[in-house]
Parts: sequence; structure tokens; C-alpha cells
Amino acid sequence: MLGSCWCARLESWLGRCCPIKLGITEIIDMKRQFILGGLVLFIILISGCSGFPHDQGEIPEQGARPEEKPASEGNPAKESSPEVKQPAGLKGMVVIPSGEFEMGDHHGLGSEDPKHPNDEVPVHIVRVDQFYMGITEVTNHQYCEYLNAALSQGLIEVRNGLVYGVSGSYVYCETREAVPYSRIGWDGKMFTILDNKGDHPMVGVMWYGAAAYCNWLSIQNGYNSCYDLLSWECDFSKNGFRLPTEAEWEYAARGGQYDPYYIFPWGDDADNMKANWPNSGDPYETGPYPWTTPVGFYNGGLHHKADFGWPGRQDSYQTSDGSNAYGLYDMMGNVWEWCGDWYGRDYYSFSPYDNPQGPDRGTLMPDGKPYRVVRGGNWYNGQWGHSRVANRNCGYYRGPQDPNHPYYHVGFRIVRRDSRG
Ligand SMILES: [Ca+2]
Ligand SMILES: [Ca+2]
Repeated sequence: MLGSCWCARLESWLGRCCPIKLGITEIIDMKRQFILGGLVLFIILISGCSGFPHDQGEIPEQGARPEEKPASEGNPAKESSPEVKQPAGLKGMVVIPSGEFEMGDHHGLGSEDPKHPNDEVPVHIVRVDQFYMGITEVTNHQYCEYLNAALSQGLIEVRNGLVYGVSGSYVYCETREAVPYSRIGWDGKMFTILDNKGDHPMVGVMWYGAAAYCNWLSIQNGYNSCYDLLSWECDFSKNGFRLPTEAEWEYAARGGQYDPYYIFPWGDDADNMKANWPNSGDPYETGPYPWTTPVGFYNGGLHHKADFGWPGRQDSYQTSDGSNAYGLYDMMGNVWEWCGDWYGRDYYSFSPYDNPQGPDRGTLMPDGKPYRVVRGGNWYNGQWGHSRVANRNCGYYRGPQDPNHPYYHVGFRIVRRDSRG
């Protein structure tokens, strides 16, 4: 007992004190030599290393710069939350390698919705640089953590149940005080997650609130923030978190599949078991809106009511794996995802080839204002119109301007450029 404890301490001490990490066989050999050396050497060691490490003294992994650990960045809260039930392997962000693809509608499906004349043509070749992308949409848990931190830092304020930047005029997000579907509570002092929906995607979040979240998260992680919160311009040269461009979003959603170009990330089959769409038969399709599912729910697993506490009666629900080749979940369905770009209906006719960032000014909608792009469809709208990987949608159609479509199906996911070039 004493020997094994001593050996563990010696191993720990060797690892900490030696500039070069030793191989396990070398350590075993050295331990044997030290044991055989007897008590004298033990005493020398004790007296000569007053800072003898405790067993919990972990040796930092060598060369583990944040840029080289994309799988653990961006979601510091999610992994530590006991209430969040993540499918195995969901850890934050993945690398989307640089490349070239044909952006747009290869199937002639972009004209089927009379409300949305085809804005997905001409199909055009686009190149995007390597970047990191969130494996899932940002959750209520993550956004609520931001809200409370930003409140304590004096960055935001609440007026009539709506969150704004301090003295700002743009709504960041809604709370339950303002709208019944919000999962964010506000008691005048702090924000809370309601209805046990911490692992569901944030809804009721505006483009400005998504951008502000990106800036805050950048600072928390030691990166340079991308957005000017007065002009709302995005500085793409910064290494912080931001919203994806439309091109990045579509490129990532396709998962490297170009032969042929599919309608959905996994193929041309609108499989209801691979995404949270209407009529997926999922156990969240009951009770008050929104009928979101936990992020990454469609992972091919057999899920149980005992684990998730869903409102539906069924004890279990078998999903299909809706992740794409990059390991991204819910690119189809669950919630719309804000992109950084202004929505330009005819943008594809003059989009640049290299890393397009959207038009300088968006198409003016019937209310005379430009809006940002949302992508990927959602739990409320059907597969064919909205959740095709090429589909583009304007935020105008999803806001309070249309009383049938409040922001209960709008969320976002984050990206960050690859600072390694
Ligand atoms: Ca559903
Ligand atoms: Ca989505």
C-alpha cells in the first residue's frame, strides 16, 4: 500500500520535475531502481523536493494550444452541466476543411414555394477557407450562461422582458416575461432556464443577440471579438467566434458530398427520423410550442423517456443518425440558424468566388428593411420547402412581422476561423 502510493508520487514527481515526459517503461525501470535503492534514497527525495506534488497534480498536456483542441472549445458550460444529456462524442466544434463546391440548387426545387421565388440560382462555384463549426446549435444552457455573465459585466439590460445591449436599440433575445415560448426566465435579477430545456437549442434569439453572444464567448476564450456592436460590422480577420457566412453554412451542411449533390446532407431521402421536422413522430411533438428536441438528439440512438423527461407518452424513441460527414447535428431541422450575411435575393448572380460574405446591403423586404439569412429549416416547417441544404430564407419571414411565425424556431450555431491558415 505504502509502496504503491510512493510509486504513484514518484511517477507524478518525475513527470512534473523532468523537462521531458518519460515513457512508461522508463518510469517503471526508474521506480524499480529507486525501490531497490532503499530508504536512504527515499529520504533524500523527500527532503530534496519540498514541493512534492499531490496525486491530483495533473501534468498539462504538451503543446495543447486552444487552436489545436477544437473539440473542446466554445462549449465550456455544456460539458459540465449534469442536466445536459449529450449523445456520446458531442464536444463542441469540429474542423471544416477548406475547399470548393457548387453552391445553390442542383435539383430545381427552389421555385416550389410561391412565397420564395428561386433565390438559389445560378449555381456557382465557391471556395471557403478552413474553419471550425459548432457541432450543434447553441443551447439554452449556453445562452443563459452568457446572459447572466453579460448582465454582471454590465453588457446587457432587460426592458419589458426583452434583452438589449446597454442603451442599445436592438433586441438580443426574448424572455418568458415577453413571450410564452421562451425558455429563458427573468426575475428582475437573473436569468434562468425554464421547463428543463437546457439542452434544447436557444430560440427567440435575434441576429444581434447571436452576434453579441459570439463576441462575449470570444473574450471568455481569449480570442479577439469579430463584431463591432455599434455598427454590427464583422471583422473576418479576427480569430473570435462569429456566425457562419451563407457559403460556410451550405458548404458545411453538405458534408463534403458533391457526387452527386444531394438535397439533404445524407442524400435525397427526406427521412423524418434523421431530423426534427414536423411529423418526425418525436416525443416532443406535444404540448406548447416550440417543439424543439435536445441538440444532437438525432444521432441514431434509442432514447428513453427516463433519460430525457420528454412530454410525449412513449417510453422510447428510435432515431436515425442525421449527422453529416463532418459530424454536424441538426443542420436540417430543429431550429433555423442565423448566418452572418444580409439576405440578398439575387446575390448568387454576383457572389464572389473566394469566401463570399454576403451583399453589402440586403434586399429590402415589404416593410422597407433588409434582413439577415436563416438556414436549415426547423421543427415547425416541412422538409422540402425549408430544410433542403440549398434553401435560403430571409429573416423577415420568420419574425413578428408575420404573426404566424414568431421567433420560436430561430436559433444559431457558431463558427471560428482557423488561425492556422
Ligand atoms: Ca418534430
Ligand atoms: Ca438546425
